[in-house]
Amino acid sequence: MNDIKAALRRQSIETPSWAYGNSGTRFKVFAQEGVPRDPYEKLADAAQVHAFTGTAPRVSLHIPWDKVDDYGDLARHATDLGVRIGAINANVFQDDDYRLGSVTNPDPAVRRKALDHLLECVDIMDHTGSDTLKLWFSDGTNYPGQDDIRARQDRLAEALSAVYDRLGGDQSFLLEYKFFEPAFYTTDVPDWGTAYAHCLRLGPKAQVVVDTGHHAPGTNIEFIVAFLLREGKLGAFDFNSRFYADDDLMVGAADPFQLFRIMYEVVRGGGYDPDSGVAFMLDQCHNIEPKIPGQIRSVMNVQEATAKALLVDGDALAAAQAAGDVLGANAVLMDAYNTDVRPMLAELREEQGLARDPMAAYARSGYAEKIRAERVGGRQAGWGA
Ligand code: LRH
Ligand code: MN
Repeated sequence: MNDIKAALRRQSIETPSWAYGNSGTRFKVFAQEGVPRDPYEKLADAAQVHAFTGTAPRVSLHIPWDKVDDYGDLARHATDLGVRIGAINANVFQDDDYRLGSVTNPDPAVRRKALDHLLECVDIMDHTGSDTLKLWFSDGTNYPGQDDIRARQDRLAEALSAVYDRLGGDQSFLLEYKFFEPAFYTTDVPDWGTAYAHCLRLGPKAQVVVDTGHHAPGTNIEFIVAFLLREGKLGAFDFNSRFYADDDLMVGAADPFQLFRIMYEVVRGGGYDPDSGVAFMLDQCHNIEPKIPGQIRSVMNVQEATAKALLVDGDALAAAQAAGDVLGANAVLMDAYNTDVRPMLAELREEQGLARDPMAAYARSGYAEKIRAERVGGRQAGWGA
């Protein structure tokens, strides 16, 4: 048990700045009292998640949602709060010019504009000390014939190559795929294979990020994880969960068994090893629930799935698999999954000087009441869509 605790102690999950702002659907964005008005307040809220879980020391930024005058000052503010800036997310999906695409747009001037934004995000990495650029492109088409599928891939490859060449020594980028939305006919990076092929062609500083909400229903995500790990091309996760599409619900909420199966392949494939380089990030929206508790609960869900994955008796599993003992092998995994790891995690938190129950401790802290009282006026942060 101690080695599992030791492995859990080094778990590090990155929370997204945008999870602390208002978010919603095309139907409604429900504003919540106490929501941050700027990236400084978002970092303060993210630091609360780390303070109560001990497992969320990094915060992803999204540009321009987290645009500030002095990114160095923002990074110092993060350090003062006990966290640090993680991945920088580019945003080439909210500008009117990107109606027909950003880096894949038929218009070279629009492609140049999009590329300039991506390069600006690498500058921001330099200023914040971030070593990771995350690229998700909403680019695609809505009707057959609207544009040339192959030509768009050429344009995408050209832009990715320009960004790749701009990266500094220890910097890398993550290419994110998504099978649809906002485009409804073709998406230029629709699946892991397309992302993998582009990253393979570019080189070691280009890795694939698996957003658990970006697959067609019924997709075996843990197979993709096992494959990309085997290829050394799994760079990160955008964790969330969904019942239908890209619902961006709390990770592990909709399908905790899927999260366990994914984390089992991560552990089995070396993705949880200290030097694996795989980043575990959350990418969620708390449309109706309180945001900081939502992030705390999400971190705990990943901890629980990881603990269960670490509990799998690898030797017994390998023996059953080698013997063709189908039910035996399945039972080994189910034994781990059906183990209640919450008491062990509560004990681990206590050993780390944290409260056994982070949710209850946060509720007792009065922080929610404090920010509701303080954050009056100003413009609440959101997706700005
Ligand atoms: C796209 C996505 C991407 C982010 C955005 C907030 O659906 O998953 O990772 O840029 O959500
Ligand atoms: Mn994502």
